[in-house]
Amino acid sequence: MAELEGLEFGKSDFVLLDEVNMEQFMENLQLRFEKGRIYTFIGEVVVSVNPYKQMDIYGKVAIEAYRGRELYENPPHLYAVADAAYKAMKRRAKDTCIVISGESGAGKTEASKYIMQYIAAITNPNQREEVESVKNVLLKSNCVLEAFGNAKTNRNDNSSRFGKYMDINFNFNGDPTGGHINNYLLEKSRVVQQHAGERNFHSFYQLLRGGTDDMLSNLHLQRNPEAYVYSKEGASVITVGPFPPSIPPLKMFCIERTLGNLEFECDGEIVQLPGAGSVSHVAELTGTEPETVSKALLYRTVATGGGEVIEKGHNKLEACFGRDAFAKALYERLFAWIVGRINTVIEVKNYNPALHGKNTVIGVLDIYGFEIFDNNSFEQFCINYCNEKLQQLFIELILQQEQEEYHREGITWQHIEYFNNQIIVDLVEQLHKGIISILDEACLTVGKVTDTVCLETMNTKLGQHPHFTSRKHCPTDKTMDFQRHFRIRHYAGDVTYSIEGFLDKNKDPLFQDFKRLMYNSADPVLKEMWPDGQLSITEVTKRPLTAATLFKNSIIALVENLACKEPYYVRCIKPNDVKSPVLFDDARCRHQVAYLGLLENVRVRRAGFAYRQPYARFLQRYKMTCEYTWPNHLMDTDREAVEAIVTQHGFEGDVAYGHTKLFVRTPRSLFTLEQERAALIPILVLFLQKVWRGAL
Ligand code: AD9
Ligand code: MG
Repeated sequence: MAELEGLEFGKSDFVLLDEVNMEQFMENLQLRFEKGRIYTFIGEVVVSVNPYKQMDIYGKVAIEAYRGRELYENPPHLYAVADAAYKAMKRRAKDTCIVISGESGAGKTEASKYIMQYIAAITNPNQREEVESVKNVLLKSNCVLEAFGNAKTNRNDNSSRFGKYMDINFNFNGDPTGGHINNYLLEKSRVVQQHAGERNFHSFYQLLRGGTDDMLSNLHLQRNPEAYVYSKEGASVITVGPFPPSIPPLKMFCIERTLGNLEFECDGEIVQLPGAGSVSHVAELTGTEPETVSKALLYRTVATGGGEVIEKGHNKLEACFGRDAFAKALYERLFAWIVGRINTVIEVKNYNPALHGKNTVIGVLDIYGFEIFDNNSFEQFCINYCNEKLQQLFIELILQQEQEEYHREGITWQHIEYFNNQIIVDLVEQLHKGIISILDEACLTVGKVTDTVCLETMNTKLGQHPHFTSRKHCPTDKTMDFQRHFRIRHYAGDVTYSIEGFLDKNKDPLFQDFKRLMYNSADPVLKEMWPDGQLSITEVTKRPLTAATLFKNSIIALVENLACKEPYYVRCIKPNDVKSPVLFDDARCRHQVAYLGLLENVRVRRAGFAYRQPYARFLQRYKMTCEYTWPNHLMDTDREAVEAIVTQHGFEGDVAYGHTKLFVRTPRSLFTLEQERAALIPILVLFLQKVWRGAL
């Protein structure tokens, strides 16, 4: 437990509070924030409050102070957690992960960057070139991904609109040998539409502002973002950095800009494109012919029930829908392609486990935070579901498993109550009954099921659910229009979703004609992005997985992946809604502390034990520090031998003996043993060398 700072800065570990209650917790959190101490421990968990100003705590000196040290030797910091995850990975060959959570704007992305920088700074002391290049790509990829995947929202000027999980691979030396990035559901609807006060993805403004005149004219772009329907909103509200250099498929990314400005005209039922100019620009940029572009925009190929293939002209609404779907898909595939390219560069190459030992991994998760807007749609539904899943993982790993283990091991334990959000996770994802299943059913039903009809089904099927608000719960609630809204009581607050557009976004249809258009492009990179364009209309699957189901599957896989690693947590708190470095909004912070389960975390931690190890493993590691156990013990059981070590070092009061494991309350005891072991190793090595040489 960290006690290194003076008391004027408050308690640096919430475990040290005199009493664990909300008042004391908040008092300590606020005091620390006001004194510029933005990090506080709960055992190994770091609670971070967004300072909304540059802090002088991330430089070389700080890195050196945390490097290789134990958690409690320094004041709380992200670096302490990064180092703990790194040490566990290196010392015990454990795969670890750092999960950063908190609502939108709480500081997750910034935290993930500092963690990456720390890991990069402490590895590869010999400056080996191949390791340096991996580190370089890992660090620099951030800038590219943020350009294409972040945008200004009403919650955060640099909001992540995609989820990112990055694995860093290490060799036996503890140096990075490569990595892999998984991206989750990019909010592609932003490409064609933004809420008032929000913006399109940064990349577009960066290109328009930072591109040379020649570059822009080659791409048929104007410098003014307001010239584009897709990005009219608040273009100059925040300053943007330069466009990341050397992005080869600039062209592709410009296409959807041009597409956005394509207007359709109606002559009776027939839809036409008024000007040929934009179409020919799209054709030129995509390596296709203007006629085929026009055709894909105005017609679609359909297979009739009898197997006949016909062409059907769009009405204006369908044409606009098709155009927007095409623009969104272009951007989404470009983003996936960029991630794929980064992955190719950093994938682990020439790794031979026999030669190089076990390849271990540290995963860093930085995903979009919980969001509540005035108008919440399908995207917020997915983002908030994802946050429910991560909260569930936290509960399982930190609150539930911990308590279950004490029970299993026969350790005396007072059970601590906490809110388990599994019930909300089920509401969303349960097969046949959950919201995603209801949405999918509506999407797959032949004939026109409207958003409103789907909402009715939800109200009927979920009306009794305690976390789903329907007319039954609050018939007089004026804030809800039961024809258009549904509300979920999320762990982090109530969110009212507007059902409008849910089915289309879930179905996420893109006419095959566009895919074929791109597959037939003369540009090899574009062609590579659209392999599904080779299918003819009769071969296309009629029931593709929906967007929500694909997202659900990817998040379930992510959680499984995290669950098999040793987790480290950073819990981020947003101090206020106005991005102020001095305002600590007590009510907002209190709410976050409550829903993040931080008090429960302190209670479990305080009553619990920091470390535990099976007797045999403990013995193996520390037997050299005790005369009764070295080189082998003569006692009946390993447990008795462990007792001998514990007694010899005088920390009987700090441990409990479980059925199979030793539990140690404070890390300090283990630290003493570690130090003694480290001091003994050189002596032992010397001794063994003499034995081998026959000197003894
Ligand atoms: V979202 O869910 O992606 O919308 P994040 O990622 O939690 O959100 P982010 O890290 O982007 O939030 O932080 C928001 C802003 O707060 C940043 O752009 C910074 O201006 C500010 N911030 C956050 N953390 C720090 C910090 N450690 N030091 C200085 C910070 N400023
Ligand atoms: Mg972010």
